[in-house]
Amino acid sequence: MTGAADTAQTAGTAQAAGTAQAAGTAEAAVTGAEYLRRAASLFPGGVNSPVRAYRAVGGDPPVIARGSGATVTDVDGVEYLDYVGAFGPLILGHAHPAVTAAAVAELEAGGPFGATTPPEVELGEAIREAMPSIERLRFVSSGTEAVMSALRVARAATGRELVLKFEGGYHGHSDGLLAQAGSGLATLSLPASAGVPSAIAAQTVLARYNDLASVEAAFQRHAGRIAAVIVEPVTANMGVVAPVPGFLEALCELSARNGALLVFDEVITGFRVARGGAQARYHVTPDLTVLGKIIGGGMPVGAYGGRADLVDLVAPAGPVYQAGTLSGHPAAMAAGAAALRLLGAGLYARLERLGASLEAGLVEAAAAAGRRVSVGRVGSILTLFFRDPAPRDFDEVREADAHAFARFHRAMRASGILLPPASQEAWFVSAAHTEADVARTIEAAREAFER
Ligand code: KE4
Repeated sequence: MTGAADTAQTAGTAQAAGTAQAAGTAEAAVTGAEYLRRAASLFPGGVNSPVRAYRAVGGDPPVIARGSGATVTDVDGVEYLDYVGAFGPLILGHAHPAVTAAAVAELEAGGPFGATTPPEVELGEAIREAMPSIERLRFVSSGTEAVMSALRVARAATGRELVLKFEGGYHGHSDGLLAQAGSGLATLSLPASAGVPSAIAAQTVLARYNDLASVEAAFQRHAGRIAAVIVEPVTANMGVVAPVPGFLEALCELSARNGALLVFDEVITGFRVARGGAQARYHVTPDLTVLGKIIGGGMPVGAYGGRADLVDLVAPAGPVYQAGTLSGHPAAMAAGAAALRLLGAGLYARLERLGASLEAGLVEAAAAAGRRVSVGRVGSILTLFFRDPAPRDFDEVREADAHAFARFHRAMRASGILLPPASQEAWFVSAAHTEADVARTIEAAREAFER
């Protein structure tokens, strides 16, 4: 079409749409049930990530249309106070104006370009300033991608093949990390997912979180073969379980003594449990760090980084290949940088206060109803366990009553409180949550415990 005809065509289309809108003949609103039916015909389990199917807690998952601050609203108009927070990225809450504006500006500027852009430099500098152990880093598009790349670097740097992880730790879905304990801990692992070759799973060794003896046993059994120890310094993917005092320091020393690199998977804890992440909160310096979630302000981002001599092994500086079409997407970089600019000491103090009052309120409400629960919490991430005392490792987490949590989840949802739909997930408190939100949550929990 020529310019003139093109313009007329566009104007005509817009005018027609306006007329339809004005005449109230817009398409009838699609219900959540209808979206779920259509999604079921498109995606495995009807979802694009398994936890969203609500299989652990029952009920039809909500189809979310919009969110603002601490609340989300589904397509049927039901509003929820949200503790899912997209599973961690939204420490500032939904649709923070500064984050949204930063992303939109980069889209309007025409990104992505497949080239270096100012936002990636700015975000990289902000991360290095907050986490000095990250002398160099590389942006990718997910936590999974960041973890698999960091482990490739560790294997190249050490010339070793085995990776040690902890039972209950989740580091994304790359083959080697979908592994479960073999004949016992410290042995070579077995696949924990269909489609993972046993040879790949056998390159992973499992130990028990908070149990140094299990780590020592693994190093003795596989002397000279372990390239890296990867740990969620605060484990959040079996529910929130904090490191027992001295565990991380000893893990650091043990890894170094055995020639293995220490990799902190701070995809959740980075910029969450402190501006400098768990490595700042616990004063333990890893060789490599993996980040995600918060650093993208809600946009798809992952990152891995650490000692310059290690990261400079990555192409094109070194022999470790890793690449990505949308790595460093300017809208994601700018959204992340905008978010990090707002993460000051006052915000973490406020998140600590909100987290502490939510924890205390839940424990008190459960006690009043005679329920045996405990809460694992670090800062603004917490998990309610239907067991007491709080678990210290995955074996103890598995003793918690997941069915009781499912009933609790449904009762809270009926009260307009949306919790992560699985007992072994973290609840996320954001800076958009208020003391009144916490009080409302505790009141809903009191009723749920009574039921
Ligand atoms: P992604 O590939 O999902 O961006 O990141 C993987 C990952 C890596 N490391 C840690 C510590 C993580 O928590 C995650 C992802 N976390 C889950 C929440 N349990 C994402 C939610 C989901 O799988 O839908």
